[in-house]
Amino acid sequence: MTRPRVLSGIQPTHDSFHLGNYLGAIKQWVELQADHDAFYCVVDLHALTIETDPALLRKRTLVSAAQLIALGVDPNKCTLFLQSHISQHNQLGWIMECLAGFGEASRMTQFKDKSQKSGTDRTAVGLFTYPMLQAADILLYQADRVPVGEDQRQHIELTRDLAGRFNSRYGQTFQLPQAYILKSGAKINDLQDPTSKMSKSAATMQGVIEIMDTPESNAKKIKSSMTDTGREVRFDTEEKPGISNLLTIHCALSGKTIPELEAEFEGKGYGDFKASVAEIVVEYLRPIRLRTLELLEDEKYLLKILREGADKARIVAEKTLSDTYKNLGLVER
Ligand code: ATP
Ligand code: LTN
Repeated sequence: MTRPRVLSGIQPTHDSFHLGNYLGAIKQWVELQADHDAFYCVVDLHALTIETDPALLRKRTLVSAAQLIALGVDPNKCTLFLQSHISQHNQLGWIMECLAGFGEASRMTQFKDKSQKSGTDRTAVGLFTYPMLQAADILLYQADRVPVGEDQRQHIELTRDLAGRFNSRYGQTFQLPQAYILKSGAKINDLQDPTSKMSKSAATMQGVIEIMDTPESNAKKIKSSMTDTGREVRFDTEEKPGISNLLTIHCALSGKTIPELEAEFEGKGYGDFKASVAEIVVEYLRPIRLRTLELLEDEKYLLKILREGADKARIVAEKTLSDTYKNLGLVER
C-alpha cells in the first residue's frame, strides 16, 4: 500500500526558528514522517520576497536545514531539500499565477498584513505572487496533507481551489491537498503580547522563544513574560491569555494535560508556574541547539543531505510538471 504524501515548507528568514514554528508546524513534520511519504523543504525562493543579504541568506538557509534535522526531521525517513534546487517550483508557479484571479490573490490576508506594514512602494510583486509559488510547492508533489500553523489555512485553501480549477479545465492532474492543522499548538502567542502570534518579524524579540537562543536568555524571557490579572493558574484565553499560552507550551513539551497542570499548580502562584515552564522549555531545547551547532560545523555533510534530497524530489517534480505541460497543450520537446 502506498503511504499518503505530505509536503511542507519553511522560510529561512531568520537566524533561528521559534517555538511557534516548532509546535505549530515542525513537530507535526516529525510525527508524520513515520507513516507518510514526506517531502519537506526550506523555501529559500520565498525568502526573496523580502530584501535579503546574500551571505545572510546562505547562512540562514543552512541554519534552517540544520535546525530541522536537530528537531527530528530525519533525512532517512523523509525527503529534505531546498526549494531553489528544484527548478520545477518556479515553472509550475507561473502556471498557478496564470490560473489565479487577481481579486482572489488580493484577498490573501498574509499579503494584506505584510504589504500594509511596509507600504506598496516597498512591497515586492513577489510577495503578491507568493501564494501561487506555495501552491506549486504543494501540487508538484501531489501532497495529500500539508502540516502548517493556523495562519496558513487560507493559502492551502487557495491551493485546493487552484488544483480543482486546473483539473476541471485540463483534466485530472493534481491531488487536492488538505491542511493538517492541530487544535493545540496551532497558534503559540508572543510572551509579551499574548493576543498576537509569536512571530519572527515581531517588533521586539522579548516575547519570542528562539531555538538557537541561549538557555539563560530563554529562561529569562519566560520568567518575565506578561502577567495576567489574578493569581490562579487556569486555562482561560479571554481572562488569562498569558497563562493560557504558557499552559499550551508546557503541555506540548511535557506531555501533561491542562487539567493535570492546573491541579499541580493549585494554590501556587504564577512565579512557580513560570519557573516550571522555563525549565521544561530550556531542557527541551538545550540538546537541539547543541546538535544544530554541531551540524553546522560539518557543512559538507549538510550539503550532501540536501543534494540527495533534491535528487529524490526532482524525480516527482519532473513527472508532475511534464504531465501539467502536456495537459495544457504545450508542445513536447
Ligand atoms: P513571519 O511572522 O515572518 O511570517 P513566522 O514566524 O510566521 O514568520 P513562517 O516561516 O511564516 O514563520 O512559518 C513557518 C511555519 O510555522 C508555518 O507553518 C506557520 O504556520 C507556523 N507558525 C508560525 N508562527 C506560528 C505560531 N506563532 N504558532 C503556531 N504556528 C506558527
Ligand atoms: N507560506 C509558508 C511557507 C511555505 C509553505 C509552502 C508551507 C512555502 N511553501 C508549502 C507549506 C507548504 C509560511 O509562511 N509559513
